[in-house]
Parts: sequence; structure tokens; C-alpha cells
Amino acid sequence: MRRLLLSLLLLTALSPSRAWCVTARDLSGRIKIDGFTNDYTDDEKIFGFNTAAGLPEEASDDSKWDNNDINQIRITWDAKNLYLAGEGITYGNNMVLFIDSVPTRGLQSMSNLNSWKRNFTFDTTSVNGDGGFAPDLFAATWDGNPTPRLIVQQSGSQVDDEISGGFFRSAATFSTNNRGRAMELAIPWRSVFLGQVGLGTHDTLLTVNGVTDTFRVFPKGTRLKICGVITGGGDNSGGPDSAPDNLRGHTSDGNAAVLLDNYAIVDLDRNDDTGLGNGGPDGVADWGVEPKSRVSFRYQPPITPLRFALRAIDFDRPAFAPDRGEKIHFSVELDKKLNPNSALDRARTVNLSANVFDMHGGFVRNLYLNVTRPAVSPSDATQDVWDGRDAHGRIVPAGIYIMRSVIEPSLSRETRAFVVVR
Ligand SMILES: [Ca+2]
Ligand SMILES: [Ca+2]
Ligand SMILES: [Ca+2]
Ligand SMILES: [Ca+2]
Repeated sequence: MRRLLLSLLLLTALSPSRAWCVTARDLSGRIKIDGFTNDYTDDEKIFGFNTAAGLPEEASDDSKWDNNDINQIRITWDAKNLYLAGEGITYGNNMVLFIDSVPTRGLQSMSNLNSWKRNFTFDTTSVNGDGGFAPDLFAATWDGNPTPRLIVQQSGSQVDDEISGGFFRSAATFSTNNRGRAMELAIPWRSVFLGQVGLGTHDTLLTVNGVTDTFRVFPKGTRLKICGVITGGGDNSGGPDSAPDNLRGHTSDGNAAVLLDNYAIVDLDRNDDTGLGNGGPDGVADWGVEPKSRVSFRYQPPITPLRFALRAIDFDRPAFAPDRGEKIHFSVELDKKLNPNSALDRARTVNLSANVFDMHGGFVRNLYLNVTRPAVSPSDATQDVWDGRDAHGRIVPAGIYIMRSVIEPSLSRETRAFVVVR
């Protein structure tokens, strides 16, 4: 029995089948850019099963629109290409796969793009100094389009909308309401790191194990950040689903703004594949690894999204006398109670504005506009205060005034009256 086990172990260790489950120097014989993903192994994906939650990391039934869902992103690579695919279903809409390859630059939002203008904003808040999420390029397709585009940031909101060809290869098979379809791309590393031209990446002719190739060497230890979404097809539309799930979620409203605050992090380079790394990371995406084992998330999915509304504005007094140096302090209440002991709840935020109007609706003063607050404690005693002065610094006449608080971008608003006395 022991001998049998030993020989089984030996067989397993010697088995070449492992080589089919991992990245390699050349995957061109296995990965076909045809818009189907049966050529990827079970290790070549972003989303697995969250055993603690007893749920898949990305659901196929969490979209706010019927028949428009993203449920998997496939990823693998070789010396020449990053292979990326998005699986799901669309019914006349779009799928987009964002790639953040350069930490110090990238898009802040899609809302002013010269091409693919959508109501999506990226959370660029830095986590552990990583620069947050600011994609440098994205792949995009619409239902029925056989060749997804690659859209590359040039600067600011200027993007270059590339068609499949020299810079990358692509295929998609989305066909109204058919499941089991995908968009798929082979993106040369040169194009993945296009945003770094002049910043350190370069083509290098290298002979490794007796074979000479041109390598695009990137900064050692590079990680890619990746997120996929479904969007509406028209300019300014939002979308019903993202993968990994975002904290603020989506609505059935096709125009509502979507904030992308979560992403997968793919650790490309721990090993010295070429000899350039002196035994450590070498600036070449590692060969012989299972991509899923290199995936982590900013926030572990699945995530229950919370879109907050304002429930109330509270004052510390019903009336105050600014000409006697008094101020009125206020605080806002959200409609959902959060758990301060939950790291996820502590990460949730709202963007707030506060303004004062007179009793006829005339504008008096903006106290602040679009500031980010932790949803677990959305009030800020140093900002949530009014000294009774208008935008010109003059103390306002006695009377009834209205405090208005807004969750931006115009998602929820609350007003409450108070009195200025002399
Ligand atoms: Ca394929
Ligand atoms: Ca989904
Ligand atoms: Ca989702
Ligand atoms: Ca490497």
C-alpha cells in the first residue's frame, strides 16, 4: 500500500499535466482569441469561490438589469501577451474591462472621455500608498461586435480608441441574450504598459534558455489592477454590474452614476524568469504560475453594496445669534446603521455637500461641496458648522433659514429649517 502511494505521488510529481494549468513562455498554441473561454484552465481566472461566505466571488445573478451581467474575468500570460477575457451576458449593452498598469497615472473617470463617455468614476483614494484605481487602458465591446476595442489614455480625459490589429488582437461572441459568451483579448505587454513609454519600459532582446525573444521589461514587481463592468451603450449611461463588486453598488436607473471602488490585484512578477532579476523579480510576468494564486482584492468579494440616503439633519440648537459670535453646529444621519467593527463598513464612504438657503429659497452659502466622509460616522464637527455669514462674509439678517445636505452626485437630499436671531 505504501509503495503504491509512493509511486502515485511520484507519478503526480512527474506528471506534465501541470504545465497546462499555468502561465508559460509561449501560450500561443493553447489560447485562441476566438471569443470563447474554454481554452483557459480553472486556475486562469480572477473569481473563485469564497468559502467563508459560501458564495462565488462574483455572482451571475447580481445585475440590476436583466440579462446584462459580468460573472468572470479570465487572465493568463506568456512572454509576449497578457490574455484577458470577460464572461457574461449582454442584451444590447457593453462590457468593459479596465486595466490599471501604471500606479502614478490613469483615468479618474469616464464622464468626460472623448470616446466611451460613461457615467463611471474611479476611486483613486490610495490604499497603502498604491494610488487607488486609475485605469490606463480598457477593453470594450458592444453586443454583437466581433472585435472589441482597446481604449488607451493619452492624457487627462483624452483617449485613443484602437481597433484590433497591430497593437492587440481581440474577439467577442456576445449575441443578444445568449449565455456562455465572452470578449477576449491578447494584449502585447508593450500595449499594456503603453502609459509608461519614456518612464522605464523598453524592448529588450534577451536569450533565455537558448531562445532569443524581444521582451517588454516593466518595473520589477509590477501588479495590475483589474475591474470589469457592464455599461449602457449610450454616452453618459451608467451600468448595472461590476466585478469585483463595488461598495456603492448599482441601480436600475441607466443614467445613475457608478463609483468603481474595488478591483482585483494581480501580482505579475515575483520570480526571476530571465536572469535579469538576480534571483528576484525581473520585470517579466512570471512563467509557470497559476494566475488565480496571484489574485487578491482591494475588498474581498462578494460584497453587499450599500447606496445611502440621508435620513435627517440634526442641530445643536434651534436658533442662534451670529452677531453675538454664536454658531450653529449640525450633523447628518444616514438611513443605514453600520458596524464600526467591520473593516468593510469602515471603508464605506459618502460624498456630501452642505448649503444654506434663505426662507425664499435664495442661495446664501456653500459650506462645503462633495467632500468624502466615512459612512460609519458621516459628520465632521469642524466642517458641519455655520457662523451665520453669507458667501461675502456678511452676517445674514434675522429670519428662517434652510440647511440642505446632499449625498453626491445628487443621490439623496435632506433639508431642515432653523432660525437666525439678533
Ligand atoms: Ca479563446
Ligand atoms: Ca455579476
Ligand atoms: Ca457584481
Ligand atoms: Ca518575473
